[in-house]
Amino acid sequence: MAQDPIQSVQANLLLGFLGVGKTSAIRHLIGHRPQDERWAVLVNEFGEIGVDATLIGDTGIAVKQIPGGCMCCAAGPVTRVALNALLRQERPDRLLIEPSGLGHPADIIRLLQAPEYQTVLELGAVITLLDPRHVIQKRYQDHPLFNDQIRVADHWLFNKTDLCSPEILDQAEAWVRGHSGAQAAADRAPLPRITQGQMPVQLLYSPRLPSTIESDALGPAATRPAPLALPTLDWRSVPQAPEPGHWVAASHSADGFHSLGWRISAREHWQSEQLLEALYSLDCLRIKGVVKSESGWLWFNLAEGELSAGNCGEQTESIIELIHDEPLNCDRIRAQLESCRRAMAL
Ligand SMILES: Nc1nc2c(ncn2[C@@H]2O[C@H](COP(=O)(O)OP(=O)(O)OP(=O)(O)O)[C@@H](O)[C@H]2O)c(=O)[nH]1
Ligand SMILES: [Mg+2]
Repeated sequence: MAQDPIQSVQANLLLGFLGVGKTSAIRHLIGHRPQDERWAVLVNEFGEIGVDATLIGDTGIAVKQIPGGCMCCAAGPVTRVALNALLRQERPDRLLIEPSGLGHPADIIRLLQAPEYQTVLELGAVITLLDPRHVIQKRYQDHPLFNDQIRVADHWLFNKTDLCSPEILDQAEAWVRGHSGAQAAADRAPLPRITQGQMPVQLLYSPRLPSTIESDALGPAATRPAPLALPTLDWRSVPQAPEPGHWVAASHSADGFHSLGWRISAREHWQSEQLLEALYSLDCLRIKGVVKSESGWLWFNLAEGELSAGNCGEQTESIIELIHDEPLNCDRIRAQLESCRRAMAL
């Protein structure tokens, strides 16, 4: 029997630079969603392997991930496939989309507002999480992607405020309010200051503000290649589990950033303390993953020199993914990580 067409799925974009707390926010929102609503999540990652879907997977919400660069360009060919499959399989009431922290937000919004999605998706509030420590640094203030994430948003929240002094928070607030794309903030109370992405779920239900809908607010589209339309690929090119000792490596470079990741057999076991120390010493902008350790499955997440880790549920394979603003030496890093493995008893 033919199903009713999918219509008016409420969609929200959750933007923010690498490691600001987008996935933490999604986990929080899922935990506070209205129980009568069916939600689904689309996560786009700069890294080729992708870890966030694993980190959200235990919430029971359907998640699809698009690894390998920005969902509107580098990963463009798979985005529509993944999005259409998610909509068809889940028929959600609400779709949360986490673009890569290095994504191009204006083009992503264009993609979601393309004619083919006009009756299918209803884009609601676009929310940008900001790390106040980034906001006050010139290298972020001058970064086009960082600026775009502020420019297209309807709401701005400061996350990681536990790591900021009151002075940093005040400086960050002043800069965002003075930012040309955030005039709406000037009329409001201070921007929300949160930790661990604990934002009010009600924000998702606020509409996209009319001033931000106008296409000229999204800036010119001509500077990047148009999104591709080749919706016939699977987004996992190597579906089989990796064999012990044979790490499946994948790397990606764009916009001055580089990712390097591996899929590794679950039969390789790790000494968690040594591994976390080795990862920490790599001094990369962003590191995350899940590995089989001597005491069960371990997730880890490193951003801005801050490491979090803990046990998680059973996984099918280990994943390690690094992102940095300098090229990453695959062989050297692999050798460093391999020295943290337990002797393989296969
Ligand atoms: N101290 C502190 N750590 C936080 C806070 N929010 C998130 N984190 C930690 O920051 C790290 C990155 O958080 P994620 O939620 O994965 O960030 P993200 O924006 O999804 O990262 P990408 O998808 O890689 O861009 C994790 O280790 C989190 O536990 C916070 O408010 N305070
Ligand atoms: Mg994330």
